[in-house]
Amino acid sequence: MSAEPSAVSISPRYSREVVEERDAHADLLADFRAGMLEPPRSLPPKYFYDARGSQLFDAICDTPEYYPTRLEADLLERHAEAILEASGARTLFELGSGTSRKTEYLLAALEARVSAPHYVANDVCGEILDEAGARLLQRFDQMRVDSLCGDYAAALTHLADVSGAQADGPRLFAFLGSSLGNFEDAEAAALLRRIRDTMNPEDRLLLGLDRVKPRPVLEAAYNDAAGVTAAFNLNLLSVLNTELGADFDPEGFEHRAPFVEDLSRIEMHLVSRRQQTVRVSEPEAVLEIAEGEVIRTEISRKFSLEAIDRLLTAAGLEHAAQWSAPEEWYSLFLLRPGAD
Ligand code: AVJ
Repeated sequence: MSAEPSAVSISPRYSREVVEERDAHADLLADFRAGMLEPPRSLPPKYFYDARGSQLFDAICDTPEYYPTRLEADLLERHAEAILEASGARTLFELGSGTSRKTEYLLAALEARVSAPHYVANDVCGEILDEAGARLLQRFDQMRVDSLCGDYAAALTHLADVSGAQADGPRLFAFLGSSLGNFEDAEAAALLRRIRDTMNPEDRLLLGLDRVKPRPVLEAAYNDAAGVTAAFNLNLLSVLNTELGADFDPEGFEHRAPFVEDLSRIEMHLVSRRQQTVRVSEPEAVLEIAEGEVIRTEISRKFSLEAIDRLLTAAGLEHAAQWSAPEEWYSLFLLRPGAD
């Protein structure tokens, strides 16, 4: 990394704050201990997103097979004005904003409505936040951009602490890309409940969710022919090697991503090609991994309307409006906090 101040760090319209409650490294240690020492092994997907992982995810979005980004971008492009109109928002707060590329449709509509638009972005990757910030400041010359670097929980805590409704409201919360699909039911409901508890009565949540569709379409999206998703999945092993002083051999694992119909989700797997021994320095451990053994690195749920409504009820959120792609392959839901 260069010592030069970046374009964004010298703009009075930009800030970046690290909001992690515990440091990310301590989180990884705890999750590694909980999930990786014994089979069945698994890790939460948030560790995919170091700088290289974030770039690879961006490249996944450009593969012809990965339809969710295009369907969502198309919905946002067509309906951004209606979404902003329905929400009445003056501020946009986005969880897991990544490159904020699709978000530009919402930001353009926001800028057209208010004189001092405010965008609060959140991601676990600081580099991607700064890059997006620089691009957005250029395009939107009245916009203020604040980046919160940390996981969803940390960003929501920060938001609850600092931002008064008076200054910022009404706010549009955005949780796009079907990132909610990374969570099992109980966790997903808890996260939505957490978002709802951070919202004021006049705030709205825009939730983008991928829907159930034919298996070949789903499986192709997570097994692209160019191998970008495989590289993204395998990059997790490099993250572990760097962060934990481990000696995972990426060549020793194969990417697989089956659609598990019973659970209505894609599972991302790293399958061991052989019996192998992996040494880890922190936490000090020796893993004996059998041939064919699976490390589950991500779940990506595909939602039915029933599953969505169950989650929303559990979280205390109500429908305000909805926009869907043809054949309901992808949906945007505008939600309001329900009375308790
Ligand atoms: C960003 C979590 C929504 O689950 O589709 C893409 C990540 N993983 N290809 C998804 C992902 C493999 C993506 N989310």
